Amino acid sequence: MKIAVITGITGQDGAYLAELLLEKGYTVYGTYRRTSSVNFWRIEELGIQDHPDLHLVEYDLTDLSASIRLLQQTKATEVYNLAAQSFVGVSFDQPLTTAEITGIGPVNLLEAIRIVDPEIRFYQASTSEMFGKVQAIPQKEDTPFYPRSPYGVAKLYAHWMVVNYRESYNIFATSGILFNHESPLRGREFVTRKITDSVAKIKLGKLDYLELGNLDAKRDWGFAKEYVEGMWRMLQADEPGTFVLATNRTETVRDFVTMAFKAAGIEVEYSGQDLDEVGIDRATGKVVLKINPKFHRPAEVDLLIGDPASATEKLGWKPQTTLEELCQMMVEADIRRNEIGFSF
Ligand code: NDP
Ligand code: GDR
Repeated sequence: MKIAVITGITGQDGAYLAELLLEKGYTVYGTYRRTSSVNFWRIEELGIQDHPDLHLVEYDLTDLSASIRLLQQTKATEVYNLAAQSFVGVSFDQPLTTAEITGIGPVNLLEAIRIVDPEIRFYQASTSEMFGKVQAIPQKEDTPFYPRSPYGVAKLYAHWMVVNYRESYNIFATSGILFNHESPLRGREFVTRKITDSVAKIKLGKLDYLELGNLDAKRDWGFAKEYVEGMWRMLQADEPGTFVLATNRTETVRDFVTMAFKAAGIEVEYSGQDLDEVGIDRATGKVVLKINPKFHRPAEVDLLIGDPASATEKLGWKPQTTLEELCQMMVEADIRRNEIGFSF
């Protein structure tokens, strides 16, 4: 019987991965944090919150004893560590919290595996942010790292601990270096969802304009639902390792803005430069995008584009959804939610 622990089930990837593993017949223990108002909207939107094989467990990644108990009580055979302080922007304001959760947190689970059952297979959610100031184009498994944020540095520490536990203790510990992946379940603080939600509000007359920071950053954006399938494949492989999941296409934030407005039937043109740049609705002449310096970061990752060839060859994984399809799906979902006044 396959028993999976997913840390961070209240997040985007946790929800999609839980859905996938339940479909595959797993018993799933999904962890959530004790907060004043817990938010299960994603698993509710997927319709899995009452699934008989889904068990929700209160847990904090920074607690070693809780990590040990989690593995003892669930008898997990696979652990997917998706929990993290995952917002790059916030990591500049909260570098130590980010280090504790995102950097040291995964080591609690690795230690718990050593103590409870070294046969447990472990997936760590590593990130393209570790490439940061990129040393090669496109980035792949052997590209040198150069993180540009406290988040990237914390994830890099965790990544190397995964490699170290694999080599030191022969644990099946795998690191998935995933490039940005988005969906209608993406948090609204991340740029794509912020854009699609704002575009929906502008379309419905609930918002005048969208405010963003750096429009020139380039990202390799894929569809989250396909990426969680890649995580599962990594733990079914014969050997643990490090795998890049990406689409091998990169676009600017500005391109995504244009695409999202287009998906809502609005054509945008740009004028001005840097902080003075604005986006204008061609049909009405109204300003629908402004730059706000508060969304700029102290250090930026300018360009990410990943090469998933190794995952394709060794895991049979390939991205399917185009960025246009993904953007359309997100805009349509946000228009629907805004029409009915959905509250998150
Ligand atoms: P989200 O921010 O949507 O979800 C993060 C999850 O971690 C939430 O469930 C959150 O709980 C939980 N969490 C935060 N702190 C703790 C803690 N101390 N103890 C236990 N749980 C905690 O992230 P995504 O789903 O987008 O990403 C999943 C993982 O993949 C993250 O580790 C992220 O860094 C990484 N990643 C994501 C990429 C992406 O493009 N989405 C790309 C590469 C890596 P709560 O709801 O209570 O905040
Ligand atoms: P990122 O995602 O930092 O790549 O991390 P995010 O969507 O936050 O930013 C992408 C790019 O857009 C620029 N940007 C803005 N970003 C946000 N959030 N808000 C804005 O208003 C805005 N304006 C411009 C950013 O500067 C950046 O260049 C995500 C997270 O999911 C990480 O957890 C994950 O590891 C990486 O993707 C891969």
